[in-house]
Amino acid sequence: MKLENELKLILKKDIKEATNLQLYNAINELVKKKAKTLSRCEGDKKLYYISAEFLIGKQLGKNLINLGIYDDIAQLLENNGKSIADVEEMENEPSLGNGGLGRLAACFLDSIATLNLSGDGVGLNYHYGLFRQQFKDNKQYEIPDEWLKGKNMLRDTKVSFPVELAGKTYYSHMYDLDVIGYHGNKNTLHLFDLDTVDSSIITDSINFDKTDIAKNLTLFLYPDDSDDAGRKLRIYQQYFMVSNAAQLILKEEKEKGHDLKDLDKHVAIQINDTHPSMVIPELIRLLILEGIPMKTAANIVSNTCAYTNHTILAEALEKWPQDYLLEVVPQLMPIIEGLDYVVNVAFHDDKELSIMDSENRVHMAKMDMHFSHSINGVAALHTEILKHQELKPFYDIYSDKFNNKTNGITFRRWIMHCNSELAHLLDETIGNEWREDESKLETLLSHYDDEEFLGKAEQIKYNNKVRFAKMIKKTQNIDIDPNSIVDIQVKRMHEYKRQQMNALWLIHKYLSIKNGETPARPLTVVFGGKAAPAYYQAKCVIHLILCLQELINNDPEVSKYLKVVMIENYNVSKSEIAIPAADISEQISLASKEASGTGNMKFMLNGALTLGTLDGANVEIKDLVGEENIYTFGKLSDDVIALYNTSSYHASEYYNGSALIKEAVDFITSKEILKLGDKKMLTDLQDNLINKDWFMTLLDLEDYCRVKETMLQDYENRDRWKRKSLVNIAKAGFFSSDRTIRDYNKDIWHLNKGE
Ligand code: 26Q
Repeated sequence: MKLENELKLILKKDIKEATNLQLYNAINELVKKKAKTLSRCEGDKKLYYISAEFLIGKQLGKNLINLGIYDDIAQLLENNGKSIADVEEMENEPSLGNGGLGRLAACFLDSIATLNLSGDGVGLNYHYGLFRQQFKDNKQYEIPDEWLKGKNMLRDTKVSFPVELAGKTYYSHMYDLDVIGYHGNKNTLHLFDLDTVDSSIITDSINFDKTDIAKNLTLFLYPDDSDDAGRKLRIYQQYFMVSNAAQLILKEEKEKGHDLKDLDKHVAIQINDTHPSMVIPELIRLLILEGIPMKTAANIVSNTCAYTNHTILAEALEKWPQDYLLEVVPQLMPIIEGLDYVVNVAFHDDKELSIMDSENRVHMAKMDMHFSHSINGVAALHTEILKHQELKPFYDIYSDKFNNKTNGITFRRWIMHCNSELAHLLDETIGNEWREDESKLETLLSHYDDEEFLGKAEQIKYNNKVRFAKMIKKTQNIDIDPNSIVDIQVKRMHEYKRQQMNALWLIHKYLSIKNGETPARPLTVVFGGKAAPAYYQAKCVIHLILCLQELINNDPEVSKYLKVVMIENYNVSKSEIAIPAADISEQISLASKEASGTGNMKFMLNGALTLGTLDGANVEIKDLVGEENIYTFGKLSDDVIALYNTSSYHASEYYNGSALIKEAVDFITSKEILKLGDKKMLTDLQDNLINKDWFMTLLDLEDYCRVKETMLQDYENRDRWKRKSLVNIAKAGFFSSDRTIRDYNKDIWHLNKGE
């Protein structure tokens, strides 16, 4: 049947007559209908990707692309005076993740299905995803985000498992979401929930009664990014997730008639950071209940599980007090103690290797490393740091387990959907094979001097700036000039990511314009990102940026040349509009601290040039595009690590030693800023920069200003810039998550025999 007729049949009215919401619901039904006809991905082995976060973003557009009908539907709507973008906007955004780790899990599901690998995701069905961020008085406020209201795409499976929490049995409820591969088959994302969850316990903003487990278990996603909240509820959530995962896996294995002793031959489990680590003792416990001896069970589970590390920040490495575990999951403690005993016997009580420390805390990552067969970092530099610094004692005993899997992004969302104009220009220029085979992007290099391509790509960048400017005007009523250079830093707010360094540069720029040094072309400086509600320093940085936004945009002398936008409630949908509009991609973390970064890859693929430190995957970007097509600055990771080891960084020396630094830092509490902001927050931020500065902002500030200035000047050589942009796009193929997943499968999962 023709698409138009299929759609009308569901709509029961003319497309012209339908509202955007009716169209959204109808097209969604169409997607579900088509998904039903797809086969499941099959293989010799099945992967379960367990993760506390799946930051999947809106689904409709992505599903239409993967079904191969996006352009047809868009055309059909246009013919009827409707717009696909408006229809897509009707969907509630599922913000079931904080940032990089959750978004990575979503890209991976897309690639696993696209590569026709059998692999499901397992996670939690949070009723409220990450909070909605609102700005008032130049500060962040947190509003609950009830993404599940209205129609959603979840399928009620009626599958339920008993889970024991603090000695009481709760019954879970499994909801499924289709994961449709690009021109391919399908897998499933299983999200577990509890029927008794009740939002009436929310008292104010995102606060609620933390003790009422039946009502709060899956109510909220933890809004922490790397700051250990240390809350029991987090253990409740994690155990609920992994117990369901383990029971689902064993149920499916039994249904297939497999012997549980062969679990590792039929199942691969990927543990996404330590949040799902309790799946190891839980599976061992369940296998023991099936009559398998502890030692055998531990071996089977080790051969099944693989662990990914996403951070070296010490505060993000989960350590749970034994008392908490004894209270919440008493059934697991004997297993964990047994595992710790095995480790202590094998390694002669070497405390560095023990799972339990002297303060009776359980180190989840250590349990993972002993009882899984693979340990991977997420970018080449990150894995080297794990091997030789952070996890060195484990590398010494388990060198074979360590491997690197540089992160990737799905090209379906991060170019085909968010920048369809560029995607079509690529089709026109190099053919469309790159859509299935990312390595083909490199053939774009032969168009290095193709003025027609370069001109069209420049026009598309301009169009994307217009689209971005419209969104900002509509949502925040700020005017930005699409002819300006667009410089963007969007990511979670964290001191190690150094948004404060960018803000100090902004002060420097503001003051030099005030001083009569006017730039050749207007510049738009964009920030976006949420701070964990309890992360005071990050909130102070947001406050400074919002004060600067108010000061600069309202200064008629300066705003001709410089505009500042802090995007409110930055999320996946907004990133899809911001990233294609960028000329400059800010990736300025303190070297050694950003495990990989994935935003850096998205910007590159969309033709922005990176301004970055040699950290995370920036190092690999540089190796791919070459020195002349990236702007790097700052101290190298080895130097930074040495500074930490010798405690020899003193911010005050940099503050006192540089007029530029002093002027910028002093301005934080200038009368201009104090008029707009909160004295305590601004003073605290300034004090912290001068007297603590744990993430060494001032160390790299001068070099950052220098290289950024060069970059702005280089932008004026349009011919060269456009070619640099071309090289970035052409070399981005390596960062396709399809490549990453092929590597996981080849080295860790082996889902199909002979592969
Ligand atoms: C821990 C304890 C208690 C509550 C919350 C947490 C918690 C929650 C989220 C700890 C960490 C996270 C998220 C980490 C994260 O997103 N890491 C990022 O992972 C990306 C994908 O590998 C990398 O690209 C980034 O470099 C890394 O920062």
